[in-house]
Amino acid sequence: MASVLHLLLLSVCSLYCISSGHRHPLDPLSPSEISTIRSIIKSSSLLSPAPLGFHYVGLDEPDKHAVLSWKSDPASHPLPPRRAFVILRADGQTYELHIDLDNNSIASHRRRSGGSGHPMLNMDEQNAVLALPFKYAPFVDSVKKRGVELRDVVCSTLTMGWFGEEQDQRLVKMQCFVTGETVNLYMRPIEGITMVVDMETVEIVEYEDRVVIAMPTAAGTEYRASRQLPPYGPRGKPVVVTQPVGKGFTFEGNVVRWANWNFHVGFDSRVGLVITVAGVGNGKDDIHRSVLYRGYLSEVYVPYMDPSEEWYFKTYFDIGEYGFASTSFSLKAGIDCPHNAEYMDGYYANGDGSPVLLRNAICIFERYAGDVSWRHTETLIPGRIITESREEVSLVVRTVYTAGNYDYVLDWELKTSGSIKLSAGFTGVLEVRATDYNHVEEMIGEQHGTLLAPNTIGVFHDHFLTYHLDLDVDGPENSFVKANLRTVRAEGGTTPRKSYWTVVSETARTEADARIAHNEAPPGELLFVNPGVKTRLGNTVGYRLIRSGAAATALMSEEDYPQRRAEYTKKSLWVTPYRKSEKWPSGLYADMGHGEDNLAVWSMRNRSIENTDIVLWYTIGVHHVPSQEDFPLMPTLNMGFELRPYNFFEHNPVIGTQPFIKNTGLTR
Ligand SMILES: *[C@@H]1O[C@H](CO)[C@@H](O)[C@H](O)[C@H]1NC(C)=O
Ligand SMILES: *[C@@H]1O[C@H](CO)[C@@H](O)[C@H](O)[C@H]1NC(C)=O
Ligand SMILES: [Cu+2]
Repeated sequence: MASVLHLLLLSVCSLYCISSGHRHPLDPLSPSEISTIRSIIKSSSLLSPAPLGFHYVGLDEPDKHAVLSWKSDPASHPLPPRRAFVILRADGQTYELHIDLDNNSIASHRRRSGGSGHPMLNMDEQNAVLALPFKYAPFVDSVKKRGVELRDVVCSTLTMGWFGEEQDQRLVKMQCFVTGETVNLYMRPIEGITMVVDMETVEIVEYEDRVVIAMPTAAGTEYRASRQLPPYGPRGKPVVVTQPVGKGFTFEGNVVRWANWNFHVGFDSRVGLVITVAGVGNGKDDIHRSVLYRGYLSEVYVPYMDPSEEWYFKTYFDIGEYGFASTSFSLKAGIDCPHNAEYMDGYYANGDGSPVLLRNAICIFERYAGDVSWRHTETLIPGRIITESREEVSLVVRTVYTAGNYDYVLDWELKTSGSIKLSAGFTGVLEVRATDYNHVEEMIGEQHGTLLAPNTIGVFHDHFLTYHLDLDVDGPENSFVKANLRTVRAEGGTTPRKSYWTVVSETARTEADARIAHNEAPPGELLFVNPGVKTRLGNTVGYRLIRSGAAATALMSEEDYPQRRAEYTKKSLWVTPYRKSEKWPSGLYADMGHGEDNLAVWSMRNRSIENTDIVLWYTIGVHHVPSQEDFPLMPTLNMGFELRPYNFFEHNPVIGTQPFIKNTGLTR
């Protein structure tokens, strides 16, 4: 064990190694810390000798005020206590432990009692059940009946949601696919079978082969370059980004500094990339003002719209049920990220509690896509035409997350203007249903999807991505303001105009005031302000949320079980007071949960959110009606939103920027 760990440590010290001089209270757990946690727990008599399954091992973040005091003056404040939070399964029970990493002891442990739901599945237990169908005679018969070779079959574990059952077994469903001639197995589902697996006893507890449906052929499903035949698809000429005078960002441990920004990069096994203590300055002095204490993609909810026996339960909470880390993979240098990118590794604990290296989990790069940061041409001055413009170079932090069939390219883009743009690229393979239909004209009755290829229906579904954004605009005490635009009738005959619009601002006092659905959002600005900080002119400093056009509000009925579990998707925007425990909008135990611990439930307490530490939860989404272009794999669809300074700076912070053409000797 020791030698394995040693190798791990040796191989990864490019950027991510936390050298002792650079420790930060929000650093993710290092591989040696994960190993220590495992051995503390294994050697304790509290839980052993029962076999232990690790379902979450992560940093138990120090109290925010302790982090902020440390950050304001690291020399005179000790690092806050270093602790980990662990969720284990043993003897069919769930345990929550806090581990003190300063003295390697178990600070607290408790057996969970009451409450619905189960911890995230871990990869090892999922792998363990994948072999079950192949030894299960009824399944082998079903495969034979369909004329498929057993050796071409692969299976996957699907979380089964909750539909009002009163039981607390930890179950998953399984679905199998046919590969062999193609690697695009998701296009060849073995339809008509229901298979339920007990994760504790590791056995198939329910099996039904209800109906045999035509198997879609492998034709046209391949996406590998090596399997494509000329003439190849459309393509321009190669573009390579080079940085003739080097990169503009630096690392100090996990703290990244770039232009006028600095922030800390973390990695969590449930949510993946975590950006914390992000601050920005005007670039002229060394003053960094806080913008965001912590931000991450907190849940991905994907319900499918086919109510049939084999499909109704497909209502995934990808992050809360499977976790981010165990379903993300190394980024491909030069393709997933441009040539000028740097990479960071991530670590998580496997089902046995041992550290797993996720090499190149995160990439960071300066993006120049030929865009303009600002420009103006002035023609009114006699005899002169003045054109000034600046290149837009931004910093991108990217992760890619593969939730089984689907891939999400998740970007944080920081701009020198102070903006933060969050975007998600939706790509990967659809979940399709095998069907007997070969032509749209054969399809009768109500439809649950689009015919994408012979015998292949791309089922309607949604993607809801919910971001947790603990904004600290110039400090923690913030308010949420709706600056609504109102039409005013011009009265009194002093103007030929009959109307104009003006801004009427309203500060949200409690959580109820802040909830906004996409379809009920009034025109105007949604602002996060610090009422205690004004510009020299007296405007209140803030950041505004620029909403995405392609937003979606949940369409399922409120009493439907999946919708109760994802109640928070009924609104696109929630603002809650900061609570350390409110991290995951689908609840700590999302798998099979009943929805009693979710963002909507927390918010129903209607707490005060005025001039206090507040958190924005923002959901972007798509109602995905598949089209033939999504077959055999969909081109990336991009969605996002922007957090943009609003009276935060005294003036345009990038006005003094020199063009690169001038100071690098670059020519056209
Ligand atoms: C470890 O440290 C914590 C506080 O830092 C303390 O409360 C706890 O008692 C210590 N445990 C042991 C076993 O020394
Ligand atoms: C929330 O609290 C405010 C202030 O106490 C109150 O006016 C409002 O009616 C409450 N709203 C809900 C939905 O409970
Ligand atoms: Cu989709």
